Amino acid sequence: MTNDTQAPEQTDGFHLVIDALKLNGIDTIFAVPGIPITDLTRKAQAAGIRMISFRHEQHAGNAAAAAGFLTQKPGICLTVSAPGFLNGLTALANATTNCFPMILISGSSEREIVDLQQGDYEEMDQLAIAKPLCKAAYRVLHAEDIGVGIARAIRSALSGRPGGVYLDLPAKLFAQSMDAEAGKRSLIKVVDPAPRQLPAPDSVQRALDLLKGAKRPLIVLGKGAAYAQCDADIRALIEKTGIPYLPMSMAKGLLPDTHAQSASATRSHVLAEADVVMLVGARLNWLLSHGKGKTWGTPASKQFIQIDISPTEMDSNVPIAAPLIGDIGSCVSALLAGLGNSWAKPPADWTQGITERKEKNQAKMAATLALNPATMNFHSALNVIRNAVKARPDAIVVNEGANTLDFARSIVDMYEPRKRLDVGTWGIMGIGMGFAVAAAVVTGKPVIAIEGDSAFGFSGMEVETICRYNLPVCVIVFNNNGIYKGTDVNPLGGDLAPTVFVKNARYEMMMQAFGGVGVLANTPEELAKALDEAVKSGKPTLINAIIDETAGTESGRITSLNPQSAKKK
Ligand code: ADP
Ligand code: TPW
Ligand code: MG
Repeated sequence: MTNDTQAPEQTDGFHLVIDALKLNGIDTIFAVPGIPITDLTRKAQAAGIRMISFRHEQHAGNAAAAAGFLTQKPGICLTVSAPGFLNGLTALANATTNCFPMILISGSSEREIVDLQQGDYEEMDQLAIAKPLCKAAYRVLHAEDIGVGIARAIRSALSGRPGGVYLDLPAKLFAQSMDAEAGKRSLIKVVDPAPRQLPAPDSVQRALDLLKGAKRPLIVLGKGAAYAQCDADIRALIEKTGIPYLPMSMAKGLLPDTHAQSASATRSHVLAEADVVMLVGARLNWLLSHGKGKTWGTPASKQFIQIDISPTEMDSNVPIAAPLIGDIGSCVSALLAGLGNSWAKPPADWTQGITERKEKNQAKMAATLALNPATMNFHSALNVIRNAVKARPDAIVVNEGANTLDFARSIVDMYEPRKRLDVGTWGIMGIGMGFAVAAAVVTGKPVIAIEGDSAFGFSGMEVETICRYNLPVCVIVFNNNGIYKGTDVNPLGGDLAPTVFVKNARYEMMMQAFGGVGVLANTPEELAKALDEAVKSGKPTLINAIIDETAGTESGRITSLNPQSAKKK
């Protein structure tokens, strides 16, 4: 009932934050509650936002980052002040490094006390600490500025090169009240948060000319190309030009890995021999040997075309002959339009040579995968997962570890875009359960997390989260008793070697502890059965796959990055 004497309706900081997020289509928040944001998590849930509550902020943050990558909406992670904020910060920095849009919203202590360093509860100058680790960082002090703060955070996360944004909300802000009508008017619905950026016509022509003149062209697809969600155009560009392509790990599935033009099975050959390489949303960082050195064959033997939204990425490692600056969707469609109807496919000696090498390598791999050694190894276990993903190409694969990562990346074929989430640009351990939760929550599809036993340990407690929300996640722990191998020995006796864990650990019991399904698998048959049941039932499952502890190599495929001691004993 209303009457003339009633005071105007009020709103407050809590509600304005929730209303601003909802107005911008945010439907999920990944969080760990506590002072000062406990009520925010409750009120957000009551307002219909899906609240996914974690056991540690790093995993909530990783979930937000993965959600951002999968949906092109910034994933939201919500934490308490100082320690909670710091726990979330690794995920924010990792999201920024990976170019995934996310917003870390942290409650913080009283400005007056923090700035005079008078020792407040969880005192920390969070804004200053976050700044160098993300794209942008903002603090809101007044309820009437919440709309602007959230709009700026969303735009910063999504526009240009996507990345992580920090939003600092001091405790006092939540309780501030204001007139509800004025509050409503203060909110901003962000229009066109990731505006298309059309490439300049002359840069498109330059790229086409270079590509046309190539004798041995190659296209490299990176996770920027997967993020861009212009899958049909990317496929059309590759098929119409007939150029062989290499997907970086998270671009696998943009075209099915079984595609005739995929050069993955002869990666070192094409990188060394290509004369013109077109990078599509992939940086020439360590993952591509910085575009130079032995991997890339004869020095100065290639010219690069690079499609990227970030102009300053150009020439970061080697000269880029044809920079194509714009969003990948616009750049690829401009290239397609410029191909015309008489585009000549690359010379047959280049493409046939690739096909021959590829078939030889694939036959070798098939022979290795067919072996069934007495103790399960990476190959015989991954062959099972390879078949499972072939049968369920809509399943999302999460992958981390060293050998477990490197072998899975090459053995498990992907068939659909954005179905593979992994350690990314940093090669970071700990993304596993956070990424798996996000993938299940935002897509509803089955998730298969292929986890080294060390890698799993970084986020293992989140199996409780997986059980609590009853998510269709099947975690497969590749249990080789340690980091890389389980065979190191301490030459002095006593403690175990630093890379070795408790032998024959029963990881499956962790899932059972929370009501999920836990299975010990010693053979490919046992693994196949458990995985099939998990995918069919959608029940939270952990399969403890026992892997030959001698089978791995130091650091997987990046042994060469280990510094070597000059002193011989
Ligand atoms: P990978 O590790 O798969 O090689 P990187 O993370 O190194 O991929 O590269 C991704 C690149 O994609 C980044 O340089 C980023 O600026 C770019 N990028 C991300 N989204 C877009 C987009 N929509 N349009 C253009 N470039 C993009
Ligand atoms: C945050 C260093 C790279 S790979 C790895 C570590 C600890 C684990 C490898 O063992 P795992 O795999 O998972 O059992 P496998 O199959 O070879 O036995 N801390 C962080 N990130 C990284 N990358 C490390 C440490 C590392
Ligand atoms: Mg291991």
